[in-house]
Amino acid sequence: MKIGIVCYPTYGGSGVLATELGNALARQGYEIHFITYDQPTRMALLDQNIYYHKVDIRTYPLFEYPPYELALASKMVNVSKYEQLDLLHVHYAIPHASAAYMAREILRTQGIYIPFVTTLHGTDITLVGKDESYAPVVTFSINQSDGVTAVSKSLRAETYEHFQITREIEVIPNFVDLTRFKRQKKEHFKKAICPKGEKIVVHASNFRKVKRIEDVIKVFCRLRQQIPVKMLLIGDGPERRRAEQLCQDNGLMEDVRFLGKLDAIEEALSIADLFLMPSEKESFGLAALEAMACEVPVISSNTGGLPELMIHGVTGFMSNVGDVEDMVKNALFILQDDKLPEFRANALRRAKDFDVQKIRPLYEALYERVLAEAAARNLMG
Ligand code: GMT
Repeated sequence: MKIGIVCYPTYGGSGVLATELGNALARQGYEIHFITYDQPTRMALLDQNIYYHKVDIRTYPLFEYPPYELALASKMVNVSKYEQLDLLHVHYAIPHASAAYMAREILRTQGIYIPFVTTLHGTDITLVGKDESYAPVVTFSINQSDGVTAVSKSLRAETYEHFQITREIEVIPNFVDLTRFKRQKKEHFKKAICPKGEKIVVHASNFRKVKRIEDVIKVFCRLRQQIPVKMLLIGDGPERRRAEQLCQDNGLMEDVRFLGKLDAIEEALSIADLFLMPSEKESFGLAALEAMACEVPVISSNTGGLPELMIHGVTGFMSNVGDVEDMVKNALFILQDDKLPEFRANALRRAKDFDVQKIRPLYEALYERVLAEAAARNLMG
């Protein structure tokens, strides 16, 4: 089967998930065509089944905003025809689902039917999509998709609550590749960061407001008053500068490292003792799952889909959004030497429920179903 995958190629969770799905499908023999404005960061460059098609965005003095959606739809039309794709899978509704709708309808006028599956990831529904400047188009393109998935029950419920959805949404959770995300021996690295055997807490995100980086720093600041501890901050984004400023203002820089965007994030996770995810909203929490796969327990908020991943008191703890005191109390509990090994083992055990080998087949079954339905409706020509 030949599949076109459309996603944001940056370090955000939706792009990471889409790329890992493409990689996993390619390993199964699917031919995968990524259609994006830049090379997806985790794309398996040298896999013989993986192809990359760059969306060309032309500027023109008249355009204050270059029409990306049109360039994307045109690219989808061209790639679908030239490569004879069977199906398009778009990740993050805005603007990928409406571009896919446009591409499908253009191709339909040429006697070709390429169904498209839309995966809803989070803020495309919970934050941006709900906004009235996008909601009518988001609603329409979800309803027009040939298949729709959401990454958690919570996200599915929010989608039904906020949009006039007339079709079924299937929940397919995030997954992790356990052959890559596993605890590695990194004694040298650990010694370099923690010469006196300090504990290490980690946060990884794209540093947007919704991640509540301020809470990450507050938790760390209080922990540091009570135990020897260091913090690694992975990723980059609009809040990174402010986070740095906060660390400076609180005299924390000696014990904090901003690592920026990391390709081998599993190496940093391998020396971590605790992962912090105090997000305002989190439809699943892929970064927490990847940490758990590396045997790192998690302190998180109890928002969105996190309760579908976390087991409170077992894989870590969840607190109300903004309840820094509770997060500190729970973190101190986990970081005790006699407690940590059990939390580590539990985190890994839970991560195994989301092994890519278990979740990938759910997407494959959906593709088969979507293609069979289109064929049954005589749409395929
Ligand atoms: O919705 C977003 O913020 C975008 C997306 C991203 O690209 O960062 O993240 C979401 O998708 C991930 C993969 O499905 C989920 O694990 C994240 O929880 C989710 N982020 C939010 O809901 C904030």
